[in-house]
Amino acid sequence: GHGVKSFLLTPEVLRAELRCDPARPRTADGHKGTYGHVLVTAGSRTMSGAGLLCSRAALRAGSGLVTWALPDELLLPMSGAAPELMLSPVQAAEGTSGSWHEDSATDILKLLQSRDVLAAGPGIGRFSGDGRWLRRLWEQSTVPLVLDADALNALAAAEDFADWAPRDSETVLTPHPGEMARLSGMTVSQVQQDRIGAAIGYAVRHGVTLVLKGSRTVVAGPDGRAFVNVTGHPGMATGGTGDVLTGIIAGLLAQGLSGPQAAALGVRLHGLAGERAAALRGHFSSVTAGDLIEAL
Ligand code: NPW
Ligand code: AMP
Ligand code: MG
Repeated sequence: GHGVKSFLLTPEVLRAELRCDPARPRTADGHKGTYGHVLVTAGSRTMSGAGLLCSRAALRAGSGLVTWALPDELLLPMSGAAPELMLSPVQAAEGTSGSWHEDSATDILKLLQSRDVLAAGPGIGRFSGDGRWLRRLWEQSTVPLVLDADALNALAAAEDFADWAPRDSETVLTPHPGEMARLSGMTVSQVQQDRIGAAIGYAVRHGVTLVLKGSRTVVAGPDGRAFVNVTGHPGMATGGTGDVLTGIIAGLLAQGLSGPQAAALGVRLHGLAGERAAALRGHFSSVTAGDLIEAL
């Protein structure tokens, strides 16, 4: 429509419009500190896999270091699950619900003093809390932030979101259409009828990078431009693939990409990994989220 700037997300568009080199060269003398340190806050007792997938994907996207801040009851079961990861238990569990509360935010902000990116939300559950923990992370963290899944549900439920202080660092939100409907107050079918408009509207209004997932994922930047992904396939409609995308985007942010760059390159690579995984399996229906990490 008039005034809507949207592009198909090709490597040429990545280079020309987003000044992003898809080859991502590393300098010969770089070390793990050069490539950033991601903090992942994800997972709960019944959804530990979401945290593991997200954290492993951040490593596979090239982050120098990844720490998974996990509910303390998961520390023992998860140790050794991925030896490259560092684990940091936080007081997140209340009973069996895995609720996050204000003390969790205190723990996470402390950990962030020596980390470069925060990815929050996959598998943390629909806790009863009022979202104050998220407001503290939103307002008090000074690193790029990726919010997904239940962090988006907490954002949607926060009645005072309009009063939250704007962030000085990059913010990337990665809703699927159901989460986008909750965030924007639209229905899923309204979102799907104008995916580009919905994504741009939210991104501009809130000054964030908005990744509206699904077939032909839309990446909208706070400057009002949108990029439509062309990679991937319906075999990626399977549990955990979104958690992997969150980790990939966080891993790219850790390496210094901007929100729109990391989101656009991340969704493109995520889809390409899906295509490669399908070729390896022989049929796209058999692709799993873990396969995407292996294919990256
Ligand atoms: P409907 O049915 O159409 O009305 P939820 P979730 C809609 C974790 N996981 N197009 C759709 O609504 C996540 O990280 C953990 C249209 C659907 O019923 C979260 O923390 C895993 N509509 C948590 O689970 C692996 C769409 O939204 C509803 C749509 C819950 O996440 C799995 C479902 O969304 C999972 O990643 C689309 N493309 N996509 C693990 N191994 O630990 C979704 N909807 O209620 O937000 O639940 O996405 O399953
Ligand atoms: P989530 O719903 O959070 O697990 O995320 C699902 C992931 O799979 C997102 O990256 C979607 O873009 C991707 N996906 C889901 N369905 C399709 C589809 N039909 N075609 C391509 N990608 C899809
Ligand atoms: Mg998800």
